[in-house]
Amino acid sequence: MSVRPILTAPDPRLKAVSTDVGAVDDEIRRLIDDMADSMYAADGIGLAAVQIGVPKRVIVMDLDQKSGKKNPRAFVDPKITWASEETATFEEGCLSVPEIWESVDRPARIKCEYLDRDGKVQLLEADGLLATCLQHEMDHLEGVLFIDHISKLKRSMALRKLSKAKRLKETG
Ligand code: K2U
Ligand code: ZN
Repeated sequence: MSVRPILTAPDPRLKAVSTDVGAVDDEIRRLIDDMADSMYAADGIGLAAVQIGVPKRVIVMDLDQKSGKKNPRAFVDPKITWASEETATFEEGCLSVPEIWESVDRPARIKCEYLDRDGKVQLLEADGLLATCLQHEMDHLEGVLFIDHISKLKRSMALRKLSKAKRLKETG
């Protein structure tokens, strides 16, 4: 299991539409474990495989990292089968969009079908942070970042800030 670098915007690889996994095998389980290690190392609560440069439809999440207890949950080939009309607003951040936080409206409740790390079909009904985080991660699988949901002006300001930070980091 290893910590892998997390891509940060702007990076064209984050715009890739990730491909279905199909069968969950040992290679996918190793990817899930690397994703979990990378997520914990970055103090995140969710991560999509494309964020470590692997455009496969795999997500890991751990919303309740209380007192150091780790309980990573894997979602392979997740599909939203129902979403409420009612929306909820959360201030979102992203490990791939550092130091940017913006309010985003999303369906408040969703139903999701996915494969777990054993390849077993699971059905989930989610609300609150779980619903928001899962939708945020599933956006990643479509090459969409949370800043794609905010105003054009705020997005261009965020991307300008990210590009400048990247240039400063590269030139030292
Ligand atoms: O894609 C991600 O980086 C996942 C987010 C999880 C999340 C996003 C929006 C709403 C709820 C959860 C991160 O893992 S958690 C947020 C964050 C962002 C930057 C640094 C640390 C934590
Ligand atoms: Zn994100």
